[in-house]
Amino acid sequence: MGVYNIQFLFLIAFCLRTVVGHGDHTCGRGWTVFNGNCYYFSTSAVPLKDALVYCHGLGANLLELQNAEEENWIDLHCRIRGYRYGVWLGICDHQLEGKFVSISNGKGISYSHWIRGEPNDYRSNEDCALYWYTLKGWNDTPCSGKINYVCKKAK
Ligand code: 2F8
Ligand code: CA
Repeated sequence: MGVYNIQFLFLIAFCLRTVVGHGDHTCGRGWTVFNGNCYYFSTSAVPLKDALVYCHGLGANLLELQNAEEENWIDLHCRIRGYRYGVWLGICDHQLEGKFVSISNGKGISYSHWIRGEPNDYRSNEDCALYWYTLKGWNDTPCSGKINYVCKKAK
């Protein structure tokens, strides 16, 4: 087989990989890599509990945003994927109203980006939180709402 044929085969393989979305070898099929972590983007909007169960089943946690860079990258994906509201955040204030902690480890959070006036526990029924795509920040919201989600695991 000539050198041009081999180059052509590599080109076809590369195109197929791009179109099919093979993902990163370390993370597995369907995952996207960013800054050393693996992200799985949902194709449906579900209540928080369902998102937690799904991510756990993948051996991952529900997204807990760590910094502005990660938040901006997630915002880009919300746009590309057409997420209506945004994505769930893996934090809640079930235990103490107004004190949001990580769902995965129960600890306080070191990064937050609440929209002005949030969290407000609107109608005393908002113990969960989402990254609100239209307002580009965080809002507390009822856990029963149907929101897209992102699972995250270390690479
Ligand atoms: O005005 C802020 C307020 O907007 C909505 O309530 C009217 C949000 N509701 C939901 O997300 C379901 C509140 O969380 C938000 O504080
Ligand atoms: Ca709110």
